[in-house]
Amino acid sequence: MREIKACIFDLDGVIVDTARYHFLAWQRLAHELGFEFSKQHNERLKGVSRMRSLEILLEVGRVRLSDREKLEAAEKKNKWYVEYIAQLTPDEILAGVYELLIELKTYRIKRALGSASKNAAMILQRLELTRFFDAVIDGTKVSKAKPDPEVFLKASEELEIKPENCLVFEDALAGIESAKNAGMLSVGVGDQEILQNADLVIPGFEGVDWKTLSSSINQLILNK
Ligand code: B16
Ligand code: MG
Repeated sequence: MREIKACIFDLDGVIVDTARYHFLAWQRLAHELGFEFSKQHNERLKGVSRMRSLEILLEVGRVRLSDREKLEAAEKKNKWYVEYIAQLTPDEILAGVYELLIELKTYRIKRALGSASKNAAMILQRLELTRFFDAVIDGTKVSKAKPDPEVFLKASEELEIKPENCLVFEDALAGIESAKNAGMLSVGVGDQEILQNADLVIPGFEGVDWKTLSSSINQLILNK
């Protein structure tokens, strides 16, 4: 029977809410360029790469920049973002995540990170979570953005666990698609209505234990 031997975690929105720091930095850039950028606009940037995020932001402000100016703007935003996340502490790990990571380790289920962020290694370090991950695949290691399966396939390769034995935790629609494209099962973390393509949806990790979660997954496998 298909068995889950590894879990792959997205970062922003699954392990930590860095979206609010991305928002502060993007908003600062928008103000410099002379327009407003709202929290609602920021929703469109979740799970999206840095350069694609910039393009969406410029679309919102109806601002045109040359390629060189775009690179400078993205660099500036990232400098501010890095200043914010340098202040992260383990207190900001989302509820229930730490406990689940410990449990997975006890059950010898491998753990990988699969994130679009180029700052993932630093974030894990600030959260003191680096030691929990057997592989870290982030924006510095992939060239194709989610929904392309590259990020999760690379994680499965590095872990030496077949895609069919991997389970992905994701908060973004594109991430769920990416898991599907990789041939992996997925758990959506967040809103059931938005993440309806996931194999299973949980509102968050609070109170989630591996025994219960894996038996729901096994049930899904049996019914497939
Ligand atoms: P960086 P995830 C994503 O993280 C964020 O959700 C997205 O808003 C951000 O633009 C992207 O990482 C790139 O981040 O600018 O730090 O390289 O959800 O894939 O963990
Ligand atoms: Mg995310």
